[in-house]
Amino acid sequence: MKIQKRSWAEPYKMKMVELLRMTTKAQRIKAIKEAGYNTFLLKSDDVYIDLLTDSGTNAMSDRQWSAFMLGDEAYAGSKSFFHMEDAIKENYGYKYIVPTHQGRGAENILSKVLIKKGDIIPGNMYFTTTRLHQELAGGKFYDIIIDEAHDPTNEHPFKGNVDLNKLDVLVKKYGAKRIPYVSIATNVNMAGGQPISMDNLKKLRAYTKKQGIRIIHDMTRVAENAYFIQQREKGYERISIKKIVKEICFYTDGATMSAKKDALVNIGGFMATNEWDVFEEARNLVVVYEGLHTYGGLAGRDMEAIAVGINESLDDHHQHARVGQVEYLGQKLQSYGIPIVKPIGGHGIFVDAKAFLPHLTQDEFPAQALAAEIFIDSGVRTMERGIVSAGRKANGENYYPKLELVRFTIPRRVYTQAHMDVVAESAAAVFERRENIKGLKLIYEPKYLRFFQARFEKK
Ligand code: PLI
Repeated sequence: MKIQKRSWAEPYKMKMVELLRMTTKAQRIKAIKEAGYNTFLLKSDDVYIDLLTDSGTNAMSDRQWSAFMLGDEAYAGSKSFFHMEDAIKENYGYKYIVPTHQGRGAENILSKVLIKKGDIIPGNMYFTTTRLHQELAGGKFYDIIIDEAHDPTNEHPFKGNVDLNKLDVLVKKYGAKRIPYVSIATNVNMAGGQPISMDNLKKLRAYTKKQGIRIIHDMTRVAENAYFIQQREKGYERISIKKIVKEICFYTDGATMSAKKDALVNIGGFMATNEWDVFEEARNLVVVYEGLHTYGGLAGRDMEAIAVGINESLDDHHQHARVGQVEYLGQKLQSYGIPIVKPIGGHGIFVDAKAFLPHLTQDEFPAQALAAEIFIDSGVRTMERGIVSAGRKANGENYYPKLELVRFTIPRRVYTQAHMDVVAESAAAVFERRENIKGLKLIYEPKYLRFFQARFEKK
């Protein structure tokens, strides 16, 4: 028989496994009720396959674990910091580095250094913690992503692109002086893990240079973005992910990073800048909020693991397998007719809850309700990314995001394709009985980032 296709497989094998607890449907119904129908409030012991997030849920390699043992736990001047700093400078090219315990620690410091009250922050779609820190520092976020990004069915290959006309309107209205930076995420999380193209980034660089506006790069998933550039953008087919990542960073002036995603660790982050003044201020603030400027809330062992993880994340074979697994799940879900955000993104599958449950209004929290139903069906934990995550405006009104999604986020190097089969079949079983799924009522709402701790009841 002629071989039709050659499969890919993970560029690693397993040396240790973590055992999972299986539960009954009755146990899961009780657990989700006790959790107020919020998958963030479940105990992980009640979860079978955990697709809540790809953040800090990575499996570290044998090399990372051995580097972990070499961690220098000195309070000041730890050599592990210099290893991490070298890996960041070499691979991303930024000049000055401030370590933080995770991404939002970096966002806090950067926002405090760069944003003044009344400033405008344009960005390619919001992220929850990023926007909140911008607002807490006195800024106002404006979405300047292309319109296609808000349409789950649109197959634009670079839905993370900036609409330069939208940016120009803001610059003309408020003046460049009120815009300390443009906030650019690579592989835009809330759009479904969608990339920005190099071409768009270059054009943005040319425009912002003329206006004297910085670009600050949320580089949490930059390597996944680079993979898509390699796959989809003309001229990059033969360029390594490592080189593409460096080029992306080159067009930006500074960055915040949650190392818990791309960099294959369980905790860590940093802020980076090419400006001495910004660095000086940030290095001073980090001692107030995170820890000394050579550890920023991290143990020496964490910084060693990040240094190794950054290098592993830039390997072409790793990214092929990582995004390949996401694609595998996405194709399975589509084969059952389940509506998902297209094209398939980098870190998870985003199910379109509005299309899945068209009988529910957005005020009945369709994505929140759907995530709860999937958990009840199989113990698979997913996450709401819709009206609950979007939160409220400064005047107290709800944001009504166009995208009402359930995110099936895939941790890196953790689950097998058999797990993906189980997940897809569970979603399909819920899809079959979708007409009977009821909405939810919000009964408790915390002030900040409500999606983490809000509680619901069935309607
Ligand atoms: O969770 P942190 O504080 O390490 O990072 C915050 C953060 C910043 N930017 C982006 C694009 C993120 O995705 C992000 C965190 N994301 C989480 C926790 C997630 O589940 O997607």
